[in-house]
Amino acid sequence: RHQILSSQARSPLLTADSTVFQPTMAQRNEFIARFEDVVQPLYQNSDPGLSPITKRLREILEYNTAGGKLNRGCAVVHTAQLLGCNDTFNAHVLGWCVEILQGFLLVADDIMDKSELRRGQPCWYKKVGLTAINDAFLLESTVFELLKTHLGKEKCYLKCLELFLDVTRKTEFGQALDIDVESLDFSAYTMERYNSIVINKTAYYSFYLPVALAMHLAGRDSEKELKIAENILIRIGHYFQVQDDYLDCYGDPSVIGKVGTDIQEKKCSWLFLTARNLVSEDDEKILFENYGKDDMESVTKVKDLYKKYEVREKYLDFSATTYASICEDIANNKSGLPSQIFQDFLDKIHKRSK
Ligand code: GPP
Ligand code: MG
Ligand code: MG
Ligand code: MG
Repeated sequence: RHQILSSQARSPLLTADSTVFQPTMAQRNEFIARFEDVVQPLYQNSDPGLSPITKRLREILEYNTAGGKLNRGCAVVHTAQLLGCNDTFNAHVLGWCVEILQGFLLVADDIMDKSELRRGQPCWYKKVGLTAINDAFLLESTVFELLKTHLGKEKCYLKCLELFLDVTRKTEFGQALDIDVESLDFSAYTMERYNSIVINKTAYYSFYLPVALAMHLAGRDSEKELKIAENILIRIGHYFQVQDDYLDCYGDPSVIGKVGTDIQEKKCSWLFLTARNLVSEDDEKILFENYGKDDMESVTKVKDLYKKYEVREKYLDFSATTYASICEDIANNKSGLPSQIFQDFLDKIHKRSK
């Protein structure tokens, strides 16, 4: 496992436009090295009747936490360090809790999105069928089990617990909006709806959660500082999901490790909204007729319209403007929190190709 993760984790450095910076590699290797110590207590089950499932839990955990970028988990550790926190082990526990939460969400998301591939390997439900639904629940409850086992007696325990519960609920609400497509006509697809979807389904758990956990662990968690962090991180998370929508159509599956389904699944995607705002009346008809159909001919027609209306170029403009604007927000941050927390997170995702 260690070897697989290490070699995959190295690959971002090979992409020409990646801005991944050096110290992250050391942090990432250390993060991976702590996995066993963090999850070990899960396998010491006192009820022998449950031992077959305890064994299986290891497989579920390993399959669904491997091969990812580990940005979220490493961000907990990195932020805790920047805030002067000495509790390195619990920073790693919280980091792995975020990665396991992500595993839970991805197992469930791939079922709902009818995806084939995740992190370069078949989606978990493609391997085990509908058992994957219960496995997703097991991953979710594992987060709370680890939290109690390792941090149950810590001062920050209740705050971390409430944060995980609150952020998970937000993610589920965002996902509910994201998958509610069948009954909708395209007039319901607005930028306001898009913003609600992506802030809830992605930004909170991917960006606010890791930093807020580190702030709680470090005891640097005044209401005011949390709010300032939330505002900046939600902006970064929104930008990240626009990138995800772009990669769904234009990413290289051998690099992103997944195959896009947004067009077939009729997703309220940034690319669709951008195209819809530009097309002529005739082309709007073609777009509406073909968007949300699960056949390659329809998908190609939609992609041809994206090309005709230069949606890729619009994304590149959006990306440059958004990056500059978030950098300005970060530079103006008056929270007393080191700006590096936010800048490092932003630079890790800017111009990403995976
Ligand atoms: C990413 O959306 C959002 C999630 C993974 C949250 C899922 C939430 C649940 C409550 C299950 P996406 O479908 O665009 O991600 P990807 O492109 O990686 O499939
Ligand atoms: Mg989805
Ligand atoms: Mg998906
Ligand atoms: Mg996506």
